[in-house]
Amino acid sequence: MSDLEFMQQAIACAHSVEGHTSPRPAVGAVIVRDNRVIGRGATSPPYGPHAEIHALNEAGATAASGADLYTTLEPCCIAIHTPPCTKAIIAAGIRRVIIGALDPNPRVSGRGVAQLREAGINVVTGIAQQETSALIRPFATYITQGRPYVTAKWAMTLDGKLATHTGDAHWISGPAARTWVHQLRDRVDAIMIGAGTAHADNPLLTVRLTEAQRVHKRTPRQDPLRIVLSSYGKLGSHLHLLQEQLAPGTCVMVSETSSLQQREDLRQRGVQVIEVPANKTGQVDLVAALNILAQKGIMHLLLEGGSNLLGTAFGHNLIDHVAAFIAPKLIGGAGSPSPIGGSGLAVMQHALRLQGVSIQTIDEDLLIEGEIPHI
Ligand code: AOF
Ligand code: ZN
Repeated sequence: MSDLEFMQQAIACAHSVEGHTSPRPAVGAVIVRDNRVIGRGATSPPYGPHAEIHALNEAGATAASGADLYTTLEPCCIAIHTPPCTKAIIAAGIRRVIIGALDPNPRVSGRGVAQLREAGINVVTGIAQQETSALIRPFATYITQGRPYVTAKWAMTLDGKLATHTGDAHWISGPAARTWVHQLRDRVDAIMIGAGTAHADNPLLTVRLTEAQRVHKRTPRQDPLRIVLSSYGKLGSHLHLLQEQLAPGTCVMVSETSSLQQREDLRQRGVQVIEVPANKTGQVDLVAALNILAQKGIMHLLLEGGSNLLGTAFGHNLIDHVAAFIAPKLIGGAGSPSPIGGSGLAVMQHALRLQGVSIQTIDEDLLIEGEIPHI
């Protein structure tokens, strides 16, 4: 098998824990001896051992000596919560280290590779660069910008509408597309919607998948944190998200200008209330809200609408990844909402162009995904 094929196996290990390691990156590693995988590992939830250590342990000291290590991320050379992986790799007598992406953490970046080379280990970098970099995108944004990586997801009709003029949106995309969204939810740390969407759709925002549809079989875990952004905290008590037994631990982010009584009422219902600095109009400052979430260890945030929230995120250039479904349906209506509100751009030349675009069909729906570069 080639380096690329063994790296694919390390990537599969990383995928098995994606979204379950925050605020750490999801890393996968395999140890290879005589062209055979003898150890596998993936990053533990905070703060257990790193991927490389699990792989070394599985291989065992005797077999690991003189073997090759494939890892999706440059091994760490600093002791934050666990001893540095470089030290363990050198001590184990690994002969060759094959790395996907370099660590975006400025405390590690390049130093891990340098330490291994200084110890006489043959180090190869940049294998499966695209896939291994994609795996650490949330961590890269988190560690370099101090905010969560933001995925904006929506489903719209072929004529670009999120709902009819009466607000009905059940359903735009088909069942297979909706299952895909639940799998996406299973890979993120938190899901945020605006108060308008909370009232219009009355969603649960839970991950509803059968065992067979679940990617993450290793760590059955709690659902991602559900967040409603509601500047004034005025939310109907009928909302499913506010029912402790249906959606436990929902968080409502309110502006610091909201009434104390309103916040107290929410807290009485078991809701977690977070006060966020206000912008000039007294509403929640979304940049400040994201910084607060990063401090809570939220590395990947999924925005599920609606138009106002996505318009604000777009206006502040906070969207990193787009996952847009287009359903072959027409509903029309000048007043029917479209995915991104706000004031929008004036000239086409300034349009944000997605990069690394992937287009696929999921049953009858089209899914377009891509990254938004921040230059
Ligand atoms: C690795 N293997 O599996 C991961 C790495 O002590 P921590 O977990 O908070 O992380 C320290 C740094 O190690 C973290 O900032 C990141 O750069 C890197 N993560 N490194 O060798 C792993 N998850
Ligand atoms: Zn490490």
